[in-house]
Amino acid sequence: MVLLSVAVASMCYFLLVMALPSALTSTSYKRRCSKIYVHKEWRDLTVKDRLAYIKAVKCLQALPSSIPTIARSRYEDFQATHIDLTERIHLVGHFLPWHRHQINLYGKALRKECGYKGPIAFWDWTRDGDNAEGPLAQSPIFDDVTGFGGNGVPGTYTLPDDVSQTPEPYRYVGCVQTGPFRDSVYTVHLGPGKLKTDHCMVSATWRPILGTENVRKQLASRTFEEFRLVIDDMTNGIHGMGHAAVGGEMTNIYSAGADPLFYLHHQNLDRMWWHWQQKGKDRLKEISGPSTQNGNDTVTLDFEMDFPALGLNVTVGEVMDISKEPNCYTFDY
Ligand SMILES: *[C@@H]1O[C@H](CO)[C@@H](O)[C@H](O)[C@H]1NC(C)=O
Ligand SMILES: *[C@@H]1O[C@H](CO)[C@@H](O)[C@H](O)[C@H]1NC(C)=O
Ligand SMILES: [Cu+2]
Repeated sequence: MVLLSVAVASMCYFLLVMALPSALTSTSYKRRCSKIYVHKEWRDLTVKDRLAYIKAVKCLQALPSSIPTIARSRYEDFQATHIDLTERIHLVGHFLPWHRHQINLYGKALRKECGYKGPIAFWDWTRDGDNAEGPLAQSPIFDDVTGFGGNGVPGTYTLPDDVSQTPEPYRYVGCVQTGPFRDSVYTVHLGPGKLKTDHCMVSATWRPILGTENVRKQLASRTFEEFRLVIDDMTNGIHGMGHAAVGGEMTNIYSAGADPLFYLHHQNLDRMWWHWQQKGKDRLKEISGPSTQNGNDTVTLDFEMDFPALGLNVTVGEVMDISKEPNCYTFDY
């Protein structure tokens, strides 16, 4: 696995160095946006846009990887980069900034490489959490045609022999057997964890305990440090809960990107950070937390984040304001 990581890193840097003129550094990003994209909740997209979004994800899954020795598709470039950097981008101060930029690059790929013209989608699971009507499985996000497909079917997935990468085996209930990413049409090549195995999209839909009230409390955090720690709490935090609600590989801190819902959940998390950021006048500059897991130093706005196989380095400061380059988006609500 160490070898894999080293190979990913060196391959990516090689490709980036080859592909980009050296004068192009992150500072060349313009500050002003020529266009602001409005991200919308999945069920607020027109049916036509929902189908087009799914088609664009499938297009990314069919496009060649830029790191073919590691990943099998352009889609997997995003998952591979996340797997490779996992220990550097979680439980650190730049967790939210890093994921903000990664999912933004993913959205740009859907648009630029796969021709998607509709809004980038987020999944506001409070709309399911507040709904006492039915189980999460009835959420439009899990629709078999206009969503990401149903539950994992028990007994259809066998965990790899090396269980070191699946610390919570009971979450890997089974393969998704319906919808656009069902077992027979979608094969994942990376994961679970740092393993490289060919497998189905493993899921287990849970009823989440995430309602508006829960989110409201977490958004009431007074400092970024408080917000960062509360959202990332694996059992009660709005980050971990969204992963746990889906179950399966979505709960794997390394390989969760196997599931296209990863990007809709993280868009929502980013949206909540944005809501938090707008509630105080200095919050667009407020960042804290260690730059390495358990480290003693604090991340600053100048901290440089890397995105091997996906794009140029950007600083934390550059992604703070979503209305400026290289972000250029806002949320419908
Ligand atoms: C961080 O601080 C602790 C306690 O002061 C110390 O034991 C540790 O060596 C420090 N770690 C680093 C990486 O400097
Ligand atoms: C990009 O950021 C990484 C991680 O901070 C750093 O190691 C690397 O040197 C940076 N690359 C460039 C080209 O600045
Ligand atoms: Cu992550």
